[in-house]
Amino acid sequence: LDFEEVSKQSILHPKPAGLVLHYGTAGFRSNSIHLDHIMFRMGLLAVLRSKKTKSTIGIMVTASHNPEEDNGVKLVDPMGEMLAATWESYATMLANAEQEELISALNEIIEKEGIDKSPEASVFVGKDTRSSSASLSQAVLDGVHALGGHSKDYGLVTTPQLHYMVCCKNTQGKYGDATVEGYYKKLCQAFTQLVGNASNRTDDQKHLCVDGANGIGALKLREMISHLNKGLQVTIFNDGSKGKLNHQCGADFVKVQQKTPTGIQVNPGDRCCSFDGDADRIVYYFTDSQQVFHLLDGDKIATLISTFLKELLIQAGLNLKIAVVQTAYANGSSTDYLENTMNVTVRCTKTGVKHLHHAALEFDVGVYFEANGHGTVLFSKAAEDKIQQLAQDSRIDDERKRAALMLQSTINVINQTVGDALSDMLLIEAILAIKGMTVEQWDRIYTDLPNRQLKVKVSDRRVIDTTDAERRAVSPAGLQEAIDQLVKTYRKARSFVRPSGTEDVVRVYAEADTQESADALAHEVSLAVY
Ligand code: NG1
Ligand code: ZN
Repeated sequence: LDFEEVSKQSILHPKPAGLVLHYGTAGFRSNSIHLDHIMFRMGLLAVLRSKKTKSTIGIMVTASHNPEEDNGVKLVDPMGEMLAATWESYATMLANAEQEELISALNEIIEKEGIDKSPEASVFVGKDTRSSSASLSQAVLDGVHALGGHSKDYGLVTTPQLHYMVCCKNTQGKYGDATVEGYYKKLCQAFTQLVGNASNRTDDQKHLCVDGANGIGALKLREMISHLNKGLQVTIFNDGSKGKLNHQCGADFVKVQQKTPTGIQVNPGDRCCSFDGDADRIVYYFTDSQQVFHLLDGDKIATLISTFLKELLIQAGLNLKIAVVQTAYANGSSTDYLENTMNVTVRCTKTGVKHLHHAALEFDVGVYFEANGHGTVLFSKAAEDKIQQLAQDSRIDDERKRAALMLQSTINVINQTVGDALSDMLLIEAILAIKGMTVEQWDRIYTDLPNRQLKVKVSDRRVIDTTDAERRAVSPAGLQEAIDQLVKTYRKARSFVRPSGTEDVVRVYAEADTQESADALAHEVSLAVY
């Protein structure tokens, strides 16, 4: 390892003295002007991680749903999963080392991890459409090369596409081809097979309005559509040609504001969905004939997908354990429906995809979704093998065969590495088509409890500590008691607070029997946070 080269190069990517940033829920995120040195150093770290795992590592330059001025970076581990937690603290240490401490910080990681310096390092890099992404991803590449690593620059890709590439590469192509083309082929072929099970779809049923958040998702959706042979008819709004990334649009805006994004012209009943800025989240919605907005968020998506999978498993006669993983933000009605009507196991984890992903791995079929629309389905190796075997079994009857083949296509349409707006969209569209279900019918599966999310700015959000999957505050003293008292004064109410891992705010969530009550409770709880 050529530390002299690293020292020389790092001067070109200087760290503003005194600046401290943390590897949070989704990597580093901040105004893009603070990130050049972070990018260079994450390039260095990825080389070490690659040597340690003897695998290809991914680096994605994006700040997802944050404003265009922000940017961020996250590392992708060998199977396409989020960076291992122990390495998050190395990332933070390396990011915050002053210029003259950089080499000793690298040495510390090498020693602690017992890294063998000889294996070749390989790093895949991707970026979103932010104006700062081009130079920041160049800084990543500079870091990779300074430490002698090999790189492959995928350029503009969605976050889930980069995760997919890393997984394909490290499984020697078993998961698919590590190319954008390979990604489209795999997903689109599976989609086409799935909708082959839907009878007589009309053009109306094939039509979907997509809000691309003025980001990478719009670009990649357009590419993907050409592989679908008109199996889906998409009108793309907010495709980046006019508006600003995530501004008054995108999945986060629609979920939090509970309204239609700007820049989209739709008629009552039209099926719509929104991606976020790096296309790893999706939410659906429609406006009814009374002009009332209806949101189908991650919870409704998880319900639709798990219902579909449970029915297929029964039809296939497969005894596999299915579970749904949620966070504290899941609407109470969804949890109630899943547990008491559908009788599936429900788990609640802390916020952040890595926690949900981890919990979902414990089941044969683990469906995980954050309420904000980030989620996917994980199939255990044993479950995949059983489904594969059954799909090839010539002795079973037609109904079982059909179910097994549909499960097989479902596995292929899903991006199991991480939540993926494009992949989730194809799966949802296929399920609605197969079930002959309208968006209104899907919405009526259960009725959301009215809810409200607020942000509170405090001087130090880290004084709030939580337990029980973030549903209860253990500090500061008295806060939880105050929340409990407030909740008691409303019907069907629930509320909790937690420090955000991506913004300098405390998040407040409340739900209750009416919107007025949910709003009032959220407001009262936010006053208790000050
Ligand atoms: P924070 O800022 O920690 O609440 C937000 C989302 C997470 C996750 C991350 C990463 C909410 C309430 N929180 O985290 O679910 O998606 O961003 O993007 O939506
Ligand atoms: Zn995102």
